[in-house]
Amino acid sequence: MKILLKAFRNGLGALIALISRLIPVKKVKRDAEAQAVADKKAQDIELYQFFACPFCIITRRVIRRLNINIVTRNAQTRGGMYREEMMKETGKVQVPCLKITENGKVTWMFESADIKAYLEKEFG
Ligand SMILES: N[C@@H](CCC(=O)N[C@@H](CS)C(=O)NCC(=O)O)C(=O)O
Repeated sequence: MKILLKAFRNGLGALIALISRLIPVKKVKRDAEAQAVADKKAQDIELYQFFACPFCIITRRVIRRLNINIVTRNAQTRGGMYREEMMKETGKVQVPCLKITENGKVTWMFESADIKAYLEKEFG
């Protein structure tokens, strides 16, 4: 029963993720120079996530709207390197989570509301 519920939840999440991808967002517009600066800054950020997690879907929409490329890392697969890394470095697996590397210093940021606020401050 538990396994069925989990499959249903994942299936529904995946469907919502796909629908969300199809719904356009109004992207932030920048001139080429500002876009290059944003692109460079975004290279320091990775999004640890599950494809079908609703909080991750919302976070990916924020990223699309802000018109930046942030690499996504699959933290769902058990035994996968990103899940293991997150567990080792933060003591838990919770997504979405940003890994921000600035001048060699790594910061892990949890909570979709905090992530949204941070991204909007940096790229809005
Ligand atoms: N309040 C958190 C909730 C995040 C959350 O519940 N994430 C779930 C996935 S939807 C999670 O990380 N679960 C851990 C797991 O399934 O191992 C947020 O807004 O980011």
